[in-house]
Amino acid sequence: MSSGSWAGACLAFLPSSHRNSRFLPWPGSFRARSVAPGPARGAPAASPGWAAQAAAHTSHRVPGAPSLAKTPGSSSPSCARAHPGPSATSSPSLATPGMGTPNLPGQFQGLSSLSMEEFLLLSSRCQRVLSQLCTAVSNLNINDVLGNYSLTLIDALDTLAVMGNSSEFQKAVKLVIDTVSFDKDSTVQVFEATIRVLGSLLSAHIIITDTKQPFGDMTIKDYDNELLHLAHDLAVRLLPAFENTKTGIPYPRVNLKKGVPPDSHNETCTAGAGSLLVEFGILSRLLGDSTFEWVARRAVKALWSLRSNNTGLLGNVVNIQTGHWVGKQSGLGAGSDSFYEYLLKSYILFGEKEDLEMFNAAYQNIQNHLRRGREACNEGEGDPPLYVNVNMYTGQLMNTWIDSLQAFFPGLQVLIGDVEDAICLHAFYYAIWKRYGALPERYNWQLQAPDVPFYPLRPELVESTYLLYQATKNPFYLHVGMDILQSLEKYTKAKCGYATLHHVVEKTKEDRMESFFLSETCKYLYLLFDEENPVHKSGNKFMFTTEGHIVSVDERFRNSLWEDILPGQEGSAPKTKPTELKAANFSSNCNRVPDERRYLLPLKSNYMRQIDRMVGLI
Ligand code: DMJ
Repeated sequence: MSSGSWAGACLAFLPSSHRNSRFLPWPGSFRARSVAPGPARGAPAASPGWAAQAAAHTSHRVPGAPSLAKTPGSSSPSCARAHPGPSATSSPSLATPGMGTPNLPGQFQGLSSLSMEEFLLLSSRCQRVLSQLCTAVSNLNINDVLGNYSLTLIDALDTLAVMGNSSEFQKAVKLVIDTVSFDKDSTVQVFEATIRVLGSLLSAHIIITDTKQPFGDMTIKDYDNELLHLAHDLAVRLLPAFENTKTGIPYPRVNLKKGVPPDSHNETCTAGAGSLLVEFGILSRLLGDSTFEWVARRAVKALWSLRSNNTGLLGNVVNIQTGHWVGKQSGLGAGSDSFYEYLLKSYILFGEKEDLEMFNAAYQNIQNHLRRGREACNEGEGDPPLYVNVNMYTGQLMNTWIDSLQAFFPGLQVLIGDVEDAICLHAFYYAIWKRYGALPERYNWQLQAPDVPFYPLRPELVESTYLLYQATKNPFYLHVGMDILQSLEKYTKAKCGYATLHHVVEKTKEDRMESFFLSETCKYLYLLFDEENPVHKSGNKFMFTTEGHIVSVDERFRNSLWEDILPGQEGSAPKTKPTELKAANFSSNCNRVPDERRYLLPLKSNYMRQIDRMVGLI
């Protein structure tokens, strides 16, 4: 997630001299004294900090916590994410001829010049091995993300555009048009198909039809809206998920040919069911057909209505027929993450004030119940701020792990201007990265060890790093990006691509490269170092979907061409124009990083050391 334009809005507060900083070397480790734990944010001074609470939370094997031994699925049962991309027959290259990237670190130039053929070959090999494994063992990493519809090729389209590689973008688009069909007896996850495939098709369509062509000539000769038609076809095939559900919350999976499988279970996760509005809304508004936005919005509102009366929090797994919470964990990671992200992003894109109202209330509830540690990131005493997993009804701690997906949250905080708090959470995740050269899927902050040790090349830390750099222009974040890049090169590079780390301590690899590596991880890394990219130019307003696909923020998505009323729209307030957009309560917070700290550590060194110590780095 992220937004060039909204990060850009923060950027507007910075003096221009601070917008041109280049990579600087950065000191590595520090030694320091210990800092005593302090009160939770907003809590009385006497209350123990989260580290102290951790000590009181004695069970190391908390209910629902995974075993350390094996690599389990990455999220709640209905929202397991996995898989490399599929095979394809073309050989587009990710190289960017003529892009002129003299300022990019050498390693990054290598990354951007990798051939897509290599990636796709690797994916093909992965598929064969995985399908053999699938029949032999029960491996939760093997699920239905792949779809057998050229996932990686589709998911990577706008990365080629962002890198300015028009010839390969055009080649890849034509390949998709000529070869991709969704008329398949293939069962897919509605969420993954939406964010990875539908979102990418829409993004590429928007890029192709953009009259300004900011990324160079990305037009396609004789283009007849084929990608929009493909997106429409896919979305129609996903619609059965929204039928025969008593709450309006969709089934997690559909078969592209036959609809909801007869043996479908009725449980889904909050993120999976409630993060469809951006893609479905764009499709509706491009087609002038409210159906898609209607079903997606109804799902969001149904989930929202099920929040706890006591805390205002949502759980992570819900029964779509009864509306009962099956998973009562409220957190910011797997099963929940993009639900919050899309409340804000839907508002940014469509200007519907109810989306902002839901987001603001959710953010406040998160602050009240999930956030532990000292009040201010860069002031006072106590544990560093951390967002923990709690029971949605009581706000009580449920376990002592955080997952790598939650590393997206600082980026969302940048988007609303809560930059100071973003700095602290990002610093915690970066410390974990420094320790392992990757982020374990789950890290247990009580044990100071991975609970789930694999790293499937996820983008979230890079994403937040990029957005924090856009907001602060502090070269520290270029240093973080370099560090991440070097670890990727050192530990994950494989013969024909980049491989999932099976175990972040042992550095063993899996034959698996997720499609989001190209759509997000590479894109955010590239953008971090490419200061002159069109995404960063004022006048080009882009928002990133949760899968990192760029969509333009413009008037056309604020105009609904239909007459019928969307759920909850009765008597709703007038829409906000893009130029009027402000994140309520946080409008001036971009200015909160004082000048004198922009070229120093974004977090005071004693707090940095405190975090390093808490993850066992020193
Ligand atoms: C991506 O598919 C999306 O960012 C999603 O919202 C959660 N994270 C994965 C990558 O880790």
